[in-house]
Amino acid sequence: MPPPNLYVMDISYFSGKVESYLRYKEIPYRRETVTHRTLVGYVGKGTGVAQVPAMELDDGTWLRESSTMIRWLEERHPSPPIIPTDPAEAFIGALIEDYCDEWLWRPAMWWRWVPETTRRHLGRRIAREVLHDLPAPSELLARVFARRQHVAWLSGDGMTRESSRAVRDAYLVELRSLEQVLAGRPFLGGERPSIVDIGFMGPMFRHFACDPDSAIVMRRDAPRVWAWVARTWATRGSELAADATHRPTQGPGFDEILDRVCQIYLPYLRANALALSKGERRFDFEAGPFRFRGTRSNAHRAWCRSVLRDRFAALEPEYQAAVRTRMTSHGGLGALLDEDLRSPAQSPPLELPLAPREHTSVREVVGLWLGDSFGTQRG
Ligand SMILES: N[C@@H](CCC(=O)N[C@@H](CS)C(=O)NCC(=O)O)C(=O)O
Repeated sequence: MPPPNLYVMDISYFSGKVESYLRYKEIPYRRETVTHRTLVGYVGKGTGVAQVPAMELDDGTWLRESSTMIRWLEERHPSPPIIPTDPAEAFIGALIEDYCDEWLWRPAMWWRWVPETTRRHLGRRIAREVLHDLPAPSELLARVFARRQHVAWLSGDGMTRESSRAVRDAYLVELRSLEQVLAGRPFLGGERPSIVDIGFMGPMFRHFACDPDSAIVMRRDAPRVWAWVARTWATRGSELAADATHRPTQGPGFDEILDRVCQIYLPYLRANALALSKGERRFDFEAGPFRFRGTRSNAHRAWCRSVLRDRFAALEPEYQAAVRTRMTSHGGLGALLDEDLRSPAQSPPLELPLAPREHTSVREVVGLWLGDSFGTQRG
């Protein structure tokens, strides 16, 4: 059977995450880099969302959305597992993965689109690698794209002049925690990568380790993280000793990460779901050093909260109790578990694989792409 096609962009957060997973698992794939035309006209038509990564299977069905895609692949390629066998650890891993996907996205956007050297470099790369089939000069495309990202994911995601520093520093704080964890183990998951490594590869690989300004900081302040990014990218599951195990997400470094998950990220997810359920397009949010004004309510992130709630509900009572006990000293799971807040406005449930969408019109896909451009529809 021919390997599946994986549609990616070389500069993409979530493409780097899924590729790290596939390489470690030694799951063959054919790497297809998208241009604007294939993103909207082919991937968008196939999946209903103009986003990468997306995987086209040989029967014409599709996988999308990195977390859901990884769970689907993990069921079919269980060895070596990246999900810890202890159900409480598996839940905490999913929680950290979600934090990496949705919360660290903000500082990743800051470090890509605020410092001038990186902004110009990435704008040019995107114009050259992805947007070159649009009929406009590449310098203009680079500038327009940089502006679009700023409006969609920084100012549109609540960042003001006053809170810009806190968003910038979220990267530095994360590096300190990861340096601590990596002082005692080769992978964040222990002696072998877990879903926590794969989750952190999203922001850390194609953004922080590769974007010029953030890479300088990583090399200078967090050499263990720098080495871990390369190690995780290079390691194949079959190379590790059979007795290399996962270790709990506990101890210095993880304690601070879980504090941020419970005290900042979960309250943000709650505020977002609440705003969406009340039909509010924007909301204000404050936690820790962050003061966000006019944050756009985000349908995908409300869906993320529901997925986490469902995962928790699916745990046996003894593992629910174990997770609650572990999280108490970090601030607890109250913001996740207190109220359901599910609403018709959030992204709909996602069942993989997706049947080919022969009837998706290009017009519909362009609409989705425009929605994504303004930060409302990211799925
Ligand atoms: N939740 C999705 C997010 C995918 C996503 O946001 N992909 C970005 C690249 S990292 C994208 O395709 N953006 C399209 C665009 O900017 O037009 C996942 O986990 O796969």
